[in-house]
Amino acid sequence: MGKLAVLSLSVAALAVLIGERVITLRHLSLYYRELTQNYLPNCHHIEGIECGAEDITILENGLAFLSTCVKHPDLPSYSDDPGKIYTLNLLDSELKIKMIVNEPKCNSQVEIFRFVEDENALQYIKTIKHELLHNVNDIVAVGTESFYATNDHYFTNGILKFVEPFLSLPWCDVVYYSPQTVQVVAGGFLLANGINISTDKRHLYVADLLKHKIVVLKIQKNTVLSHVKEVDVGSLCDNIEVDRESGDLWLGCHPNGRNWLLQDPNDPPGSEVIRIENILSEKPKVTQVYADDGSVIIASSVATPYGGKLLIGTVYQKALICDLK
Ligand SMILES: [Ca+2]
Ligand SMILES: [Ca+2]
Repeated sequence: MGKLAVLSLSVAALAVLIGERVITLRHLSLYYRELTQNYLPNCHHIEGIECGAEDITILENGLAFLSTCVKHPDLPSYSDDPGKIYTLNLLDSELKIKMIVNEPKCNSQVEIFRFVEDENALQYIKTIKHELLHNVNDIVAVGTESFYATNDHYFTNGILKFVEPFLSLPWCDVVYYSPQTVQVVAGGFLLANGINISTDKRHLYVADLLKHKIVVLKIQKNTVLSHVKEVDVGSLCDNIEVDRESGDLWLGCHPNGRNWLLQDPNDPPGSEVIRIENILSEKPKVTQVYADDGSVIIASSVATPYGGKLLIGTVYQKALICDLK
């Protein structure tokens, strides 16, 4: 075959590959999804949160912890403030945030703090780094120094990090860490994002963002997990919070990847909250609780209920509190 023919065939093959990838990626990113607004009553922004509350968790006594101002080169920045952790007492009608930690480090490492409740302060204990914790997105603690973590990429190199989702390589994993054992305990995720644990501590839930699914894993021993099922959520879900009374899952999701990729201020990423009831039953109930096109709140990443209210946090913008119907 002449050189020109080889070259033409190569170019044609590359064009087919790129075309196929573009179609697949549009499907994975929910590129064409249109969102219908679905609001909750009495929503208002939480005063003082201007650069996101990417993750939120609430203690049994109504004290919410908000991790704010995530810094990432690919994200728009609404503030030059460093990352901070705040508390918010949901039982106090004033709903005033209080800062407890300034500038947690943002490399792929896990920092352990002790919460000193009387002083509303976090006391730094230690930093954990490990080669298996290379792209940590989220963790769920199972002991004072042990946790499960998701890695949202396999590669750490910038170009390869882009190639990985482009080729839909399902190489993301879940790592178990304890001072004695560090091990990959589950794999095969396209983009492992939020992770949490069931109220009886027997199951792990992992959000595979690009598969639009919540993966349920059974904990046999700390380092042995078995795959139970996958539940379709139809959205790009980020953090998972578990209602400690009902065991329901609450998901902060990105409804449409196109808006996320384009970051057009006139057509910003929207927000969506999804609830899963009876996830372990044969017919889990998946309900959209809240949806907004970005005019109220941009890029929701977490939602967590408490006492008839719902707190919604975002990657880099504001946080919202609403009444649940
Ligand atoms: Ca996340
Ligand atoms: Ca989380």
